[in-house]
Amino acid sequence: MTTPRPETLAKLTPVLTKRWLSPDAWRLGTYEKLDGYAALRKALKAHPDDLIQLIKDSGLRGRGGAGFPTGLKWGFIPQGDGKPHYLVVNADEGEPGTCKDLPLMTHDPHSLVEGVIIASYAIRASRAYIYIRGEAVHAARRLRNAVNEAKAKGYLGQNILGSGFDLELVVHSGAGAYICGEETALLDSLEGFRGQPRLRPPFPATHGLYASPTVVNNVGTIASVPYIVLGGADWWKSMGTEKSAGPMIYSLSGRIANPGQYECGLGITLRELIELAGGMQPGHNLKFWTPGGSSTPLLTAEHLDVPLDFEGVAAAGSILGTTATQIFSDQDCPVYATYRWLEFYHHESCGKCTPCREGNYWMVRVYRRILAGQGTQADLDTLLDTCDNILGRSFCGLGDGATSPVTSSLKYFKQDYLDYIEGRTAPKLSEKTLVGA
Ligand code: L3W
Ligand code: SF4
Repeated sequence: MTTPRPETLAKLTPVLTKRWLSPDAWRLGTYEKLDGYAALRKALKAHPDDLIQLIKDSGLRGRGGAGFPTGLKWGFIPQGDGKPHYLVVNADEGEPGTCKDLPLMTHDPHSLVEGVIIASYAIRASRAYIYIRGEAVHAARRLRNAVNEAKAKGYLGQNILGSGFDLELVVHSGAGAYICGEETALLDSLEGFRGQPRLRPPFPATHGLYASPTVVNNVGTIASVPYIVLGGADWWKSMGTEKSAGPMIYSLSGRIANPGQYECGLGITLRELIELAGGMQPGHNLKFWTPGGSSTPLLTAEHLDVPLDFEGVAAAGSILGTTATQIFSDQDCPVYATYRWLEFYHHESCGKCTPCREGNYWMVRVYRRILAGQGTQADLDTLLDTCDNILGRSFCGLGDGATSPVTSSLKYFKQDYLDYIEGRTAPKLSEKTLVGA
């Protein structure tokens, strides 16, 4: 394990993660001692429109993968329309490799609760939901406890802190379907239907939960709000880059010495993140990695100095996504890794549209053939052709995302595929896998 240099260590900017290591950080008493609910007191004295303007000025962009400007989204909510407004927090973190929202909700649930109250006040919502992934039982317990503590202290419920603002907050556990992290499938699920994406437009901002104006934001987005209210837009913009402002929680996994969450200004590079994480595991050299989960095209050792912000990663031909950097070495096989991701997409495809439902099914069969030593060169064309028919033709982002590891691994590691096809690499799967595939 290597020790990071002081100049690299200085790139750590603990903002959302700053309380995580405090004893009992998840309890209200600890949270209050560490500035907790000070932002709420300040926000309730401001006009809701001024809060929306503050978030616009801060340049905060969605932390769930798309990077959509948060203040702009809040500003889409029609005012004076007589309809109820809703805030829904997307806590259905399920993108392979992504692990930033669950630790946040486990270690510091009140920061999310406080962000929900401030955001709801800004968009004039009197009911909010946190839709949390079903498997995250421990995080859901912590959140429910935080909601109860906040209610008992007058931060939630009727006439919050004497401001006249009312808010009810419900923590809703999903049933473990990846597709329910897609915002419209999430809303269907919350309404009690089977979670499948809806056609957009109309967007949730005008036709969301129960067909009413709804803001759907990621956990990290909403948990950022109290810090911006307290620190101001300029302070927030002093971290990150001009177009990708603020700190970001990068979750590092794979062949590195110290996997975990590292919060740094947007624009840090993978080279620096690996240094912060103590270097690669002994005997491993970087071969490929995902900048933001498996739905984002793979990058390679050539991309160690790409700035990990929305623009930098896009310029390198990938997507920043959820900043889940999964790190693979020369001892890992990109063909096998892609196959495992595809099995995931195949399993999680909701089946609503043909390109994704059928395309992923067929691609899994082709990968099994290749990995069982029975592939042909024509299979590689079949894979690319199938991706062509999924990308841009699927009903939601799951289909598009599934093509990312396929096309990028073929772009950078075609030789690894040919090594299976031409018999230089021993089969990884037995022929039995092909039966009924
Ligand atoms: C009103 C308009 N609202 C866009 C809103 C829209 C949404 C947000 C971003 O997918 C990506 C996906 C995954 N009027 C609007 C408007 N909006 N135009 O802005 O929309 P969009 O379509 O750009 O993205 P999305 O549907 O939010 C998110 C990628 O992130 N991803 C994430 C995977 C998984 C997780 C997880 O496990 N939690 O996030 C990884 O790369 O593939 O491309 O709110 O309504 N004119
Ligand atoms: Fe369902 Fe896949 Fe189509 Fe999305 S792309 S609607 S997950 S079948």
